[in-house]
Amino acid sequence: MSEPKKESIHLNRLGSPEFGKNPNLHLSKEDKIKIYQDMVRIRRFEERSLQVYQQGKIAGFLHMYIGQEAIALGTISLQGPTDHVITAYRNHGHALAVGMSMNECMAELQGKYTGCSKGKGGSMHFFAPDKNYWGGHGIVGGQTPLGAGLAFAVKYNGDQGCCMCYLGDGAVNQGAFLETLNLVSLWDVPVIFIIENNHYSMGTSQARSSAFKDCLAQRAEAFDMAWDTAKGNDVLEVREKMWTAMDRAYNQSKPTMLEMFTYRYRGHSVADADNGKIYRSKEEIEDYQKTNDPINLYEAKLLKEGVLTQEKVNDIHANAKKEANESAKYADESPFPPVESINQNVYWELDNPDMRASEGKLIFE
Ligand SMILES: Cc1ncc(C[n+]2csc(CCOP(=O)(O)OP(=O)(O)O)c2C)c(N)n1
Ligand SMILES: [Mg+2]
Repeated sequence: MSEPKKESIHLNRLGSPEFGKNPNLHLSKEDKIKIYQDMVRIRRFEERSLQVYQQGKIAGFLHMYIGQEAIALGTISLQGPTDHVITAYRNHGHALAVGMSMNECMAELQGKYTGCSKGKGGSMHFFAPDKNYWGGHGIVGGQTPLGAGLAFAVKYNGDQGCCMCYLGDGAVNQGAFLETLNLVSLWDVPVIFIIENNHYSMGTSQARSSAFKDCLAQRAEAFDMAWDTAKGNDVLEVREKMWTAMDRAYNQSKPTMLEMFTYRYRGHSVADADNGKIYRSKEEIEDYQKTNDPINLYEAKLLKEGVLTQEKVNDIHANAKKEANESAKYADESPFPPVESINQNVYWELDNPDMRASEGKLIFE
């Protein structure tokens, strides 16, 4: 495992924000463009990976983040050197936002040795310990106690920071999450739970799966925890709400639950190709895209402000597309993991036998 490169993580925090003030006050023109560009890069990467899947080069699952880009960018563009990020299986957007390259991500999708998890993780398990990015988890809600643990470590080590822990609207009903809420409130753990409410868990709508009063985040009240909601398609609003929660984590070591309303344009995974026929209508998807698209909304704002020109917009899209195409080529040309590496990078104790503390077999013959 590589040592964290703290300076590179720090670069994620844009606009040198001060606590108690709007974090968007001092975003430079370059910062604003970087946020836009990274949202576009996520979308282009996802579109390209879908094509790669359709070419039969990706085995297993592939969960698209298209439509939710403003949440990853709005939160992670505030990540400082002592902040950690952990999420579920819909994890490509967060990975690119923390600064992972398209190459290592695309190669991982194809199970290649040059992938971020050396080809053993696939779509659901992107990791970058050097960027404090801890995955990529396939068990719904499983990342929430882990996120609490990462935040507890920040506090235990005497650092000021937080863990940005993302989950879906379906994951809020997992028992592990509810147990976690109790402990983080009881022990003042600086974790921020970001519910990416895209209104569906697989093919089940939120209305059919969750009991709540006004919104899901309000459940935090039962644990005496602060909460708020945000328009998850407005990257600047996401930053504002996130910064307030980070202030609470940094300066009071208190947890927060943030619910961000968003929408996923594609099926739950590529296996759910029936998009707009069974559990939601084509019109519902198209209406949202037309009026609520996070990239279009931010683009319109930046065009109006004169930060972007149409020419620059076109360039950004073309470059992102080129980068995604090149990553697909890089993945194609990369080797699969060699047989001798089968047990490597699976258990830390196996790779570091001198430090091993546990007993028994780690790998069955
Ligand atoms: C413990 C567990 N139960 C069920 C599943 C199957 N499963 C995978 S994703 C999912 C839906 C989760 O929806 P949500 O939390 O809203 O996240 P989204 O996919 O919308 O991002 C389910 C039920 C699982 N992976 N883990
Ligand atoms: Mg959902």
